[in-house]
Amino acid sequence: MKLLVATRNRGKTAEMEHLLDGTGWRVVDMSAIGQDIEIVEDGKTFEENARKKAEAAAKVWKMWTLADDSGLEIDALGGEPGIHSARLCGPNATDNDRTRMILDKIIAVPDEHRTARFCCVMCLIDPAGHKRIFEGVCHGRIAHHARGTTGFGYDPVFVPKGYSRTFAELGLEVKNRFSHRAKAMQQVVEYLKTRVRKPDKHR
Ligand code: ITT
Repeated sequence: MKLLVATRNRGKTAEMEHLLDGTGWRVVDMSAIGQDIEIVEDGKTFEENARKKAEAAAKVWKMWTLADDSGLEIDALGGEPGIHSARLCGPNATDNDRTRMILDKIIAVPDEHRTARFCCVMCLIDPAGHKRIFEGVCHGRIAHHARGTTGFGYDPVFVPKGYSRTFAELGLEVKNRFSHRAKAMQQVVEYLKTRVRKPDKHR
C-alpha cells in the first residue's frame, strides 16, 4: 500500500521510510509524484500546520496521506523556535545557519538550563477524507557545539535524555527508536493496522 507523505524535507522522508520498513506500506513523497503544490504553513500550532499540509496534498491525490509538522522547543528561549524551526534565520538559511544561531543565543546558558524537546504532530487522512492526529515528543538538551553528521535540521545540537551524544552522532537507527517522529509514527502504524488488513507484499 502506498502512503503519500506530504513533505519536501528529504530527512523526514528517509526516517519515515525506515519506520515503515516491514509494515507493507511504502512511502511516496511529493517529489516522487511529480507535481508540486503550494502549502502555506501559517498555522499557530504544529497541529494546525500538519492539518494544512495533509489537507492540501490529500485534496489533490485522494490517497492515504500523512503530514508531519515538527520543531524544537528550547526552554531557555521560551519555547522558541518551535513552529518557526524551519524558517529561523529566513528562507535562504541552511541547517548550519540555524543551529549556529541557536548555539549563539544560548551561549551563556549552563547545562542544567539547556533543556529542550523535539515535538512532532502528524495528520493522517484516509482516501475518504477522514483525519486523525498523532503526536510524539522527545526530551533532551542542547549541546554546546554541533556534533555528528547524520540526520538533518537541529540533529547535531540535540542530545536526547539519557544520552551524551547528539542525534547526528547516534544515527538513524538509534534516533528512530525513540525520537518525536518515531513516537508519532508508531501510533500511525498501529492505527493503520486497525484500518487496513495487512497488505499483500507484492502490491
Ligand atoms: P515540510 O513542511 O515540507 O514537511 P519542513 O522542514 O519545512 O518540511 P516543518 O515545517 O515541520 O518541516 O519544520 C520542521 C523543522 O524543525 C525542520 O526543518 C527542522 O529544522 C526541525 N526539525 C524537526 N524535526 C527534526 C528532527 O527530527 N531533527 C532535526 N531537526 C528537526
